[in-house]
Amino acid sequence: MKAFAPARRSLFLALAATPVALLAAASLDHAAFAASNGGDTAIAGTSNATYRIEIQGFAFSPKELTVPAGARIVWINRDDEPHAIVSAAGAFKPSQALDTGDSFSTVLDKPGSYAYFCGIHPMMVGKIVVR
Ligand SMILES: [Cu+2]
Repeated sequence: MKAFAPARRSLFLALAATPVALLAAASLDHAAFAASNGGDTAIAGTSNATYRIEIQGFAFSPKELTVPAGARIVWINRDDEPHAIVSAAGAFKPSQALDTGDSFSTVLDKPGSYAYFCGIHPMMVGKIVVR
């Protein structure tokens, strides 16, 4: 991108930004839909499903999530602030601080209730129920 003169680069970005942003949003929606359904090949109740939790506006979404045993949970930070995932009971290893766009995942094999919070902003809490 350094090859562009400033004025030309601005024009390029202005022309490119809108369709790229729309395309990215559409792809994200599809990915979130596929993840929430365990992907194309996974069947609900099997152990290989992946579930996504978005971190946005200093909150986990969904705040509470029920998954089958063996599910992979993926947190993705959509905020400009860093966040970290910490199990309240130490059920899984805490994440590093997640920058914007970073993700962290863990697999929960045993049925139970898993409370977690943000290690940087402890008032941010969430819960995963494994059945
Ligand atoms: Cu946080």
